[in-house]
Amino acid sequence: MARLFFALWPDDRARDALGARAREIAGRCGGRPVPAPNLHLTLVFLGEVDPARIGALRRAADGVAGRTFDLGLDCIGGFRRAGVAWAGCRHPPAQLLALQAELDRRIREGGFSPDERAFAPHLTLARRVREPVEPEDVEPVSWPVRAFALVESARDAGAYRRLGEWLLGGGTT
Ligand code: 2AM
Repeated sequence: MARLFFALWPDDRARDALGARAREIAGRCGGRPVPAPNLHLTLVFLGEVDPARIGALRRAADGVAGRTFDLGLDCIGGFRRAGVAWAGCRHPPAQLLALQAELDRRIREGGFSPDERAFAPHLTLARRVREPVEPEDVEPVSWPVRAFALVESARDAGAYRRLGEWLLGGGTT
């Protein structure tokens, strides 16, 4: 089985800024910073999928008609029970919500059963955080979202493997 999810990856500049923020918050709250190359914002989490079904998952993603948009992460917060600190947006852009909803819908139509929980857009900065992370507005870190990716989480290696990437329309990629 493959542990799969769809996500957005920050561009190089945003990744560096978020990496610095991850180290800062982990130091402050007693957690482990997510390594900068692993920083991402999950759109749809599938969990364990039979590799034979990855083709059907790709076809579901092929039909998504999103537009490029700027995503600015302008606040931090935490999920206390999960022990994570994250970067989020006070007002998630409509394009982000539309992209997530369409991807989720097509995946379900393809016969998959992704995570049922309501979409709470966040980019995890640190895990195993010991101190509660108070919600706070911060200097925004933004990047132009031009694509979304299908990713396999290789648990043993603690790394992610990108299986595919889909460009959004309307951009200059
Ligand atoms: P997290 O950062 O809040 O842990 C890979 O695990 C990605 O999928 C992470 O971004 C993780 O979010 C997200 N995810 C969403 N639902 C999940 C679940 N039920 N179990 C594990 N990861 C989940």
